[in-house]
Amino acid sequence: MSEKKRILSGIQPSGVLTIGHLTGALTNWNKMQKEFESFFMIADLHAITQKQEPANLRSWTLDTAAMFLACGIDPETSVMFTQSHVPAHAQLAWVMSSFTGMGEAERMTQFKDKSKKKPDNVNVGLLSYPILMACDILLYQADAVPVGDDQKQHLELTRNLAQRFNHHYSDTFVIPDPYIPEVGARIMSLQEPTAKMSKSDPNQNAVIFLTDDNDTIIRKIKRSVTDSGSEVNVGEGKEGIENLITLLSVSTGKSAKEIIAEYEGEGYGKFKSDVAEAVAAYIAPIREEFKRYREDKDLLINILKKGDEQANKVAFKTLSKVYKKVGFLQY
Ligand code: AQP
Repeated sequence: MSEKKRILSGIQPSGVLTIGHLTGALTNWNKMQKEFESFFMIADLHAITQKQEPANLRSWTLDTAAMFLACGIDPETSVMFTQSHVPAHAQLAWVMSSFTGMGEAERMTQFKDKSKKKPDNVNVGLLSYPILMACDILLYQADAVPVGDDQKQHLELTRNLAQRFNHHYSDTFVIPDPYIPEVGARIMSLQEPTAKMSKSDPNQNAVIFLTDDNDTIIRKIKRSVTDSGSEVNVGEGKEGIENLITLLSVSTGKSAKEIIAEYEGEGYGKFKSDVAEAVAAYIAPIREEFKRYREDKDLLINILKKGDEQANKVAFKTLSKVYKKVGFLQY
């Protein structure tokens, strides 16, 4: 057994991945896989809590796999798998939903936000999403989970459920700790800079997809919403400029402080042009790698099959323990 601590993280194939996924997840995964025994999941079960066209979902699943590889995930070092190919996720979720209070599930901020955002599709899956997420983590006995701010409450639920189960029966699950990566820039919408950049945003101009060509990236950034001022700085009402500073920082490695000093007295025109060029140059090699992997469907399927198999082994072991403890007849 590996001496390394284990982590699990995932991304939903609910669209083409954005520069936010690169800065907020994939860049960190790439670093973490050297230090941790890593499980990286394409979370297709989670993705169907929003309505999905089947053909899109299939295609985005392969896109996500290709993007993991293009961003440096090494399938020889890490386990890269598709959630729906590991039945234990849904099976454990059923068991753990019987250990979750209704109020506990309804309290989740993301459930409340998503219900408000899409009132015509408040499905039970949306409510039980955090329970499934808890099971994703617990099945692999993960020691740590890289989480952004918006997922902290879900990790707390995961810990509570694991402790409750362990206490009721006997030690079964590792209690996972949050892992806050050193850097993990949160990228905001280019059109509504107080909201997170999201792959399923209907306004394509708000999002930099990792598949966008250079001209598209440059156009989107030049047209991004800023403010009526002229100072390249952060502060109230300057969320658009702050987002562009973040984008320039992640693309060049310069700190926000350096950028603010560099653009003192410059105005927005040159600043936006420089951000646009820098982001285009940053994304270009990833896009090219993505294309190369995406054209080779057999390679992608083989990598996923191998990952599914490795994930199934670990997940089934945990599920079997759980089934035994709850009293399902063993034969
Ligand atoms: N804009 C972002 N900035 C920084 N990190 C981000 N992540 C996503 N968007 C940004 C990080 O990606 C991981 C999860 O991605 P996901 O696709 O499974 O879920 P999500 O956060 O709901 O992403 P989207 O794009 O907003 O999906 P849709 O539109 O389908 O709801 C997490 O590590 C997250 O921090």
